Amino acid sequence: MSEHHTTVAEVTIDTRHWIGGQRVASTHTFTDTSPIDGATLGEISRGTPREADAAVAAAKAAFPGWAATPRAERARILHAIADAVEKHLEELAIVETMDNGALLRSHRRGVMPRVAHNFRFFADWLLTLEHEDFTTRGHTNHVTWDPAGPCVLITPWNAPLMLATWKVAPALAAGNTVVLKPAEWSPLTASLLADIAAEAGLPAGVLNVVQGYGSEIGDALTSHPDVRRISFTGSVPTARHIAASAAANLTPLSLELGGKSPLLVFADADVDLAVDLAIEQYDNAGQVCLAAARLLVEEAVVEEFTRRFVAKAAQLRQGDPRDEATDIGPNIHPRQVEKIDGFVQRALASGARAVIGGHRGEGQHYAPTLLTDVRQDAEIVQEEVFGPVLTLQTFTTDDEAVRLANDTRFGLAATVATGDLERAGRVSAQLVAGTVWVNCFFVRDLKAPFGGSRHSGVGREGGTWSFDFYCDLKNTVTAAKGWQDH
Ligand code: TXE
Repeated sequence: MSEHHTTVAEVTIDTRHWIGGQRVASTHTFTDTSPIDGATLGEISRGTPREADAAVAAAKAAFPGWAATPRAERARILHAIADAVEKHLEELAIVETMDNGALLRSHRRGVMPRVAHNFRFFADWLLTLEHEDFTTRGHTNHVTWDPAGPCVLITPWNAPLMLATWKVAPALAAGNTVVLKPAEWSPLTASLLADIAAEAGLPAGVLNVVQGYGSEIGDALTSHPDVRRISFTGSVPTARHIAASAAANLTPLSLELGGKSPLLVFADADVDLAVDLAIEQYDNAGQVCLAAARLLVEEAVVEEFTRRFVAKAAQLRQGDPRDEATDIGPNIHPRQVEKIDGFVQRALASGARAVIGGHRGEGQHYAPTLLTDVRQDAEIVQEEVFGPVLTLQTFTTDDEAVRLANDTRFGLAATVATGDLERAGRVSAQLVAGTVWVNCFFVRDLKAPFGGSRHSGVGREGGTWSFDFYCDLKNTVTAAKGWQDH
């Protein structure tokens, strides 16, 4: 570690902000630790409103040039960023694992290739956006997707580079400039992204990265009058705060928040598939916004489902996320483990029964947990735990399943396991959710709209919907001769 650099798994990382194509240090730093063993990974620049203002100013200064860059050239640079992500894939994968504790094998084979895909997808989609033209009583209407301006993108720690780039890529493709603020528990890959983008030829100031605590740097970004869009993924309380702060300038917001999604298992489902879908919810140690943390199982199959679920869960290996054989890594931070255990212990104290787990594991691990005998209005059923903790409830009719599924303040996703596709269609139509999966989970095409209803979010991103958000649509109407006659 030198004053402004750290080395993690042999990768040297600059720990300062990236503003206007320059590395900029703050006076103070914060310590970034690894969830694997609590070791210090680096001292990271701890941003203040001064650096937030400087980053927005840099984004504002770079905006006219980037907005005027022909689409084909913007797309070429985004593909070059994707190439550079692929070139540095191994470094990104290991640094992310060290920083947030998610499995190295997932980062290598799933997540980082998708990071590259985020850039490729939005580069290609940009080139398909049509400028619509039509005629009204002889006048031409010319509808264009104009870049909006500097965008502030605030991202969480559960999938740091993945979630950052599914905002950065469409924002840049649309011709906007960006200030990215990654989460303070996982700041490292955002810093690497700045280097990668520069290496790929992205002009200075088009992408800026500021580090620090949301409570210290957030308001300066979200209440800034020069910011034209804010996209945030994170918790509901922070979203409320950001919405209030953005209200000063009526800055448009996209909010992707948490969930308490259900998995509905009907008696006619393939039980092995249903069990696999349920076990999948422990992925990333349960720190997934889409996780179906509520298992709703039809009474007639609950015994068989539970037996097979317990057998399968017993095979899960908790351990070092760098190890290929590990299925569940540590949770992100001691405070998150504390929070998870608080939810579980309160549930147990109020009558829930742990079918499996119900306690901490070693270090920052939490034992995969399934709680039953829970009431629908219990905290453990209603609130997002963001850990490897599932609840099990039963139902006897389709109506009851739908009622339980919809009875939280969230509406991010839902999964339905059934052998009857007619039932799947009927039930899906009644579910309040941005995404419904039938006999599958986590399949996501970037073309599709993504987001949540109710407290799970505001707005949709993905495909055209991303450009709807990141662009100012403009209609230019050109008068025909003699327009007064019409
Ligand atoms: O989130 P925060 P936390 C849920 C999950 C988790 C809980 C708390 O239940 O247990 O939220 O996590 C930045 N202005 N999810 O406290 O605070 C912050 O720096 C501007 C669900 O880590 O929402 C970070 O970059 N920004 C979820 C980002 O917001 C502010 C993912 C997210 O942090 C800010 C994460 C402020 N005033 C947590 N305060 C999902 N939907 O996937 C904080 N931030």
